[in-house]
Amino acid sequence: MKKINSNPINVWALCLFFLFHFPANADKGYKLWLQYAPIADAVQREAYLEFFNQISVVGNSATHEVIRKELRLAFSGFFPNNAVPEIGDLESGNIWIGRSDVLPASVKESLGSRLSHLAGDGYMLSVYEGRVIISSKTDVGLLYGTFALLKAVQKREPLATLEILDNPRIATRMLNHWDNLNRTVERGYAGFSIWNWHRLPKHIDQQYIDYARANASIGINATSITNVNANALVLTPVYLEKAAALADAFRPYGIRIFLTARFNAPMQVGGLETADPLDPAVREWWKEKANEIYSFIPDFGGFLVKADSEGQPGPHNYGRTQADGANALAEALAPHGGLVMWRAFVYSEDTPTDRTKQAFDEFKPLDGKFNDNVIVQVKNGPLDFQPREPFHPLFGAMPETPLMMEFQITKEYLGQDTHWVNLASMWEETLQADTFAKGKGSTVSRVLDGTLHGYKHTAIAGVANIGTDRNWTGHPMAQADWYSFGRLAWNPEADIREIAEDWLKMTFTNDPSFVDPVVDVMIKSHAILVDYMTPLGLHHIMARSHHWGPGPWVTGGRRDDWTATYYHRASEDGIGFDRTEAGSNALEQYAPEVRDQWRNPDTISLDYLLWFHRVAWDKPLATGNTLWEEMALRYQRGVEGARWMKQTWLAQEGRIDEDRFEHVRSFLAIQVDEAEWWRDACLLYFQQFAQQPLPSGVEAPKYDLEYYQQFRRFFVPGI
Ligand code: BDP
Repeated sequence: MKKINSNPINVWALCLFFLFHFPANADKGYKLWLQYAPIADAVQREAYLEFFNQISVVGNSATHEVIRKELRLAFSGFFPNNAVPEIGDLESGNIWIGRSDVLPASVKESLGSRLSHLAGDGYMLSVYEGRVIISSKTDVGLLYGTFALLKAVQKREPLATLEILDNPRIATRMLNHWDNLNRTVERGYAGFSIWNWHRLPKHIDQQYIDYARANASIGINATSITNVNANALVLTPVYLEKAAALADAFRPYGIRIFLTARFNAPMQVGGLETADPLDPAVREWWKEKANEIYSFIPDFGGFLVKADSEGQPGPHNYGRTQADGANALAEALAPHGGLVMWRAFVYSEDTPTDRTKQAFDEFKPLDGKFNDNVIVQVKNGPLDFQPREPFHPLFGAMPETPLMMEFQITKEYLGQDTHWVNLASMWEETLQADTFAKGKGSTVSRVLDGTLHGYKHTAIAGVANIGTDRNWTGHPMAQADWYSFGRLAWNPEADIREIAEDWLKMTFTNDPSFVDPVVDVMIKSHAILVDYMTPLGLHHIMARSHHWGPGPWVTGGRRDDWTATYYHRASEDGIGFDRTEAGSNALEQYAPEVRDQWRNPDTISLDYLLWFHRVAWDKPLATGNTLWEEMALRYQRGVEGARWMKQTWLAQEGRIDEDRFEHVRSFLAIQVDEAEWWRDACLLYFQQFAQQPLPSGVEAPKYDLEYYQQFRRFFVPGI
């Protein structure tokens, strides 16, 4: 064993190292994209100081106070050697922040009609007589505008020419936490839940405030804090008091709280004999419950509900429809202005049809039957957050019922915490997909922002990827997914390359020799992951239960629709799920123009081939390869892509802090290993049916199939 060196000089050196090096670097992970790094260039610093030395924030709400706080924090980060100036509320600031109804007349006049374009919590940044004016109709809009200003400084953009008018396109932009009251997080890979229920309501952890700051900085304005697999206890006074404390902490940041409602709560915590949504006593119970909740949380957002799915109780238990169920809760919330977000992720092993068809079959006939404070929350694809899915056929199919999107930010099926994959690319694919509901250009993003069908409510949710890990998200690069979600929620048509660039600059450095290659990695990472996990439209071929790693052999057990063989159906004749007329006809759920794109196995994009078609192994594809060759080459291409990501990252050494550089480096080593594992395991398994050798260029697997099938890991997180 090595002797511990007790030389005092070394001990001091070590202490100094930890004091000045380690904590600062470790903090960088915690600070997310709000680093406010010192402005090193003297000329630039002086130029910014001109503005920052005189700031006015006009108004006295709690939100105004958090704006002042944020500006002070940013100031001390940008200008560490300057004393933070007093923030005035006079009319003299070189940065002037105030609502549009208190703007001085001269400024109002000069901004003219532009002011009238402000909507909702939108904001504008404008330069008038050398002063930056930040204005909005609402206090929260001012906070958003302040973050936009700080972003510009973080990106070292000149303030003198700043002109921004930015309105949110979707009204409710929310995180869904799948957090349990015991602090485990379902499908969470970044530690435990950040909600410390035991210490609430008295202790408000600084992390709650930093959570709210981070969310407000990207426009997130709602959060559902408990798991959709719900525990009814959260609706009892003991927990409501705790939830209220969180709501109080978040309110100045414009964030409203939602709770998940267990459908049989009237029985579980209300002592009723039934939870039948048409039973008057049950309806009365929900009304009283809503009144009680609003007495704790006056601006409570509403309920998020998972019903009749994966063992959760729901209206089916009483022979009622999803609309009956949702409306009972909606009726109770309506007098308070609350919303019900009713999930469309409803399917059952007892329903004999293709699982991907079930939500449409159930919800489409109910279009127009929901109360007008119900929004139906639909996952991006018809199955379940796979690395790639076609868009959910409900989008475009329910003109009379507001639909909202549910994306999964946590990476249940995409390598969990250790794989770097920029989810914005995947989301963009869905958001830009054309439903053809009202002819060409009827994109999913237009369904969501309400412009396609004139929805009364618009909303979008992302299943959170954060936990108690020091850097919030486990993988340092997974912070980008939280960030990108917020940006796309604000504007689903935003440019994802620009989002990635902004995030990198704010989180790491403006150095283009770092930003340019790393943006490239981010943008390509999703295609790479799909290649090494589920190329050609393969889906649900991951290991059972924890969903980590490959499991194309998973078969049998309690539910067929939870196996891999149900979905890939590989045999010597071929592979793939026939969802055309000759098969399950899931294709029929899409508009005719979409069907035409996907109906023909010769012309469908290869990305969706095996999702919709069953294909012979030796079928020649447009690429000139047979199906088997193409599959093998794509798996190989994915592995090479992961290696390229790693090489590109290694070249970044020295351009950012060592702590985060090392963290990403070690995770990329895992990612490359696991990409090879996916390739080898899947190709060996499918080769049994294809009965052909690997094409040239595809590396030989490291082990035999049995090795991969026997491979077990215990206590994989997130279950
Ligand atoms: C699946 C997850 C499961 C969730 C479910 C849901 O495996 O943990 O409860 O989705 O969205 O992806 O309700």
